[in-house]
Amino acid sequence: MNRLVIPDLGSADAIEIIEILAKEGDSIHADQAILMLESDKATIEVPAEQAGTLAKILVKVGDKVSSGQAYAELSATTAASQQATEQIATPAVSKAPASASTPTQPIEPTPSTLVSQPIESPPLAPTKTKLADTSSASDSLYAGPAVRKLARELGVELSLVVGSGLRARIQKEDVQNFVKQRLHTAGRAEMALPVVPDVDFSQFGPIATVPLSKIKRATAKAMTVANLTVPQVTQFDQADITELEALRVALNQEQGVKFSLVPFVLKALARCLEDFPSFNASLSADGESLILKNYIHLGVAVDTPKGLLVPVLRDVNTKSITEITKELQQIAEKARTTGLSLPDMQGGSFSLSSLGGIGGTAFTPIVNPPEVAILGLSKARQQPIWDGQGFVPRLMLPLSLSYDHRVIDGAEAARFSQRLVSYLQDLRRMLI
Ligand code: CAO
Repeated sequence: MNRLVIPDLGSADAIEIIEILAKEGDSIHADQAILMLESDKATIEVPAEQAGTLAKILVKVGDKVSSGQAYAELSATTAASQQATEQIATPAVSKAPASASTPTQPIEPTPSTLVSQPIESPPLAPTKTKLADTSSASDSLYAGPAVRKLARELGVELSLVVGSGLRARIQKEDVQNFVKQRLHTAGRAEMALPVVPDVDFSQFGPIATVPLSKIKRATAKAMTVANLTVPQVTQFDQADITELEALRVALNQEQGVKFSLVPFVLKALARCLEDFPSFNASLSADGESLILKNYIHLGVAVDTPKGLLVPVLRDVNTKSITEITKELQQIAEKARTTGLSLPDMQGGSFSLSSLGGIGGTAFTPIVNPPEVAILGLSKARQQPIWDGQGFVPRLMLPLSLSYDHRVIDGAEAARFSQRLVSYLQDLRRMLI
């Protein structure tokens, strides 16, 4: 019975066995890797010096071995292992003498024996490791057995990993980083929006493709962000504006200014925002606090031929309804004709969207972040309202208050909405 011994490890001694690559009873051929050792600096395959059957393995994983130490007993060469030996051509490896009683020749750091050289050693030519991954692609990779073992354990296809070591040798960290990156990407992919399929509509009938205006494209982006990032709810209400409308009509007959309904609503809204500061606020970027604004700048959605624009009227709470009316007319005209400058559209703390001049009974406006709420107006209509004794015709204005539910609770929204209703129903209440 021959003994297999650890070859000359040079200056390194007492190196740990990290893997045993064969088991007792295996027929092995000469040069077959039997042990894998790993020191601080290198991973080393220990090949059998001769063919035979592994009768007994004398070491175990975790043991530290030194040059000349016997690690296995080999029984006589079987026909199969002899044949295998003949088929393996490894001219670069110095064959050790068959005798187990003396240490073998020093192992040259050839491609087939030293699969991961010490960092301070001169670089070797790229090697092909003997402990190969099962795939042929990873066979041709430059990676040590320990790295290959790790890759196998983690289910990593080594051919996909970019090596950061000398001559692109794949290191353990490369495999670990690859796994981290894949996990991260997988997490993001789950969060990502499903892609709307690109359909060729021409297969169903004639089509025309019209490019979207810059404004529409910007709106599309802003609305997508708003809808994806703000958990929003819409609170509906109605305000009896019969008296307000009578006042508006009277004022329009008396003065040179043409009052529409919107400036009255803006004024009442500004007063409500003073009453409910959390509606005139923004969430901090980290979502940990609320930034209350001591100014009331109201964005007003304006329908223009090129798309929706939202100019901002500043300090609405400090202005008269006449001032608001004039300002709104000017800025809406500017939006529809010469266009708005960036400052015209910046700094809003709350928005109003009025579709009352067009029609509809209700709609759900989308909060314009970082604002936390928006008010929508639909068309006021005469409705039969029960006054306690009978139905009377009243002009009812539909209100739609959308709000960011992270900041505003439903009860607060209902109170805000009711306060606005009370101001619109009786403007004198704003004086109190
Ligand atoms: N109910 C009944 N009548 C209403 C009303 C309402 N809620 N709101 C306005 N009106 C009346 C006005 O009082 C005016 O009547 P008169 O001509 O008899 O005086 C008429 O409708 C015209 O209103 P308007 O909408 O042209 O003007 P406005 O001052 O009321 O509104 C503005 C100004 C800029 C808000 C409006 O012109 C506009 O662009 N609205 C569209 C906003 C929009 O697109 N929102 C959607 C955003 S999301 O895509």
